[in-house]
Amino acid sequence: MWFRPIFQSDAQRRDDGNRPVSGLLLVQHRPRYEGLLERTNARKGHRPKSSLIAFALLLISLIFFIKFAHAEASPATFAECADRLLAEATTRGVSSLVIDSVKPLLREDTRIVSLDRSQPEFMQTFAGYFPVRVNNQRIDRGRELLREHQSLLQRIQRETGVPPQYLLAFWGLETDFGRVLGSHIVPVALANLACDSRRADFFREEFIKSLRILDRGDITVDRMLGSWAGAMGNMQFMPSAYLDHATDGDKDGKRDLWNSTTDALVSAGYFLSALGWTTGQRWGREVLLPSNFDYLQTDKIEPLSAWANMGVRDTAGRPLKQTDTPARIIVPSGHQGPAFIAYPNFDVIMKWNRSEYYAISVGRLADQIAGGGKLVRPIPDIPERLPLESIRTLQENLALLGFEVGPIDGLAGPATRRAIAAWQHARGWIPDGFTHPETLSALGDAPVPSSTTP
Ligand SMILES: [Ca+2]
Repeated sequence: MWFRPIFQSDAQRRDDGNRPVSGLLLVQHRPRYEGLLERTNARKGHRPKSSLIAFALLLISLIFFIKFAHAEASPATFAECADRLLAEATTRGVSSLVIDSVKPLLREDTRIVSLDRSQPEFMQTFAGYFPVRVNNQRIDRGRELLREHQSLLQRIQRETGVPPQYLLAFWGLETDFGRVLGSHIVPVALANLACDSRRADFFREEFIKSLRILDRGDITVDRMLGSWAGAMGNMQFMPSAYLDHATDGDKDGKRDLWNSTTDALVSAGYFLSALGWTTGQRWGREVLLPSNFDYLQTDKIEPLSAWANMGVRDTAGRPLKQTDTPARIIVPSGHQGPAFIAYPNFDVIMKWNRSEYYAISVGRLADQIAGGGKLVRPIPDIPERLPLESIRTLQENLALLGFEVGPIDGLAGPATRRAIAAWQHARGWIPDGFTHPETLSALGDAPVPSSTTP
């Protein structure tokens, strides 16, 4: 919580700055306020009847207003909403047997909605994200499981084109190889989210789909456990992904992604295949960039040969292949950290989970499970978390200076990265678009005067 004191002192400074204005407003209002008090005192004891009636009417309308506003503000109760969800499920063909088994379990759980609504205070950096997910313990366990499930994994590769190490990497990242499956009853979690206004439509569909899964007899509701957001089983499939891609790999008649490792791994293979996995291609790899590399080119998709011609090499120092594979360069910790080249399968991983950090972690964990070594360029010693308030200030400042930052949301997404890179470039800094400490102290601490526009 190291950012709190800084944030509070900033807010304090703003309050101090406003004080003369507030004081001025108070001075302007005081005579009128005092005048009203004087008049009321003067008329005490002989208030005209009409003003008494007016007062009573005002009071009554105020009470009605409060009551009405309250009724307007409070949505239907959870029980009413749950009944509506079940009625819709019945209309859409879910059996009464499943409805009856789910209905007594549907209770309001305010923790679930507050988890969905809780706003993060920090943005995790790659330095904070990566080592927690790709570490020796996970690599070792992955290698053990690679040996243990060798023939199954080879069979899945033949059927779906997805190599063993990737299936294990997803499994490792999603549930630590089945160790943490989640403890929420999925239809209950989804009903709570569907009865909240934030993403009601999405979660209503997932709720009804979770009941369809129950209707197929793959699992009973008490064993249908998952995350608070409704992701289920070893591979954390949402019900929609389950209905479309879950596969009965062990041919026991049930598609059980919770208890059958075979079903879980086979299903992940078919899911990745459906997302567009390119057989015979890697996710990408760590690369070495030449010292004169133009960082404004990152995020552009170019043939591998174009990157090779710009001097990008593999970690052994060899030039990249002269092929037309589309690829882009990613530097998640800036120019001082490791650089990666990402191929089309990287985007397939991002269809599973829209996060570059996640996709790099899946790729790297897969490589190391398959025997690859550590990163050649280590992640620099930079903060593991950044306060969202700083990023927001940085975005506001970039917008003030005329750079296109996209939405001012405290999250340094691609548009913000490009804006940072353009700002860095205008200052003669290496334009890697990264929130370096120097960049943050120049843009993220306080509003900048717009006269410093480059
Ligand atoms: Ca099965």
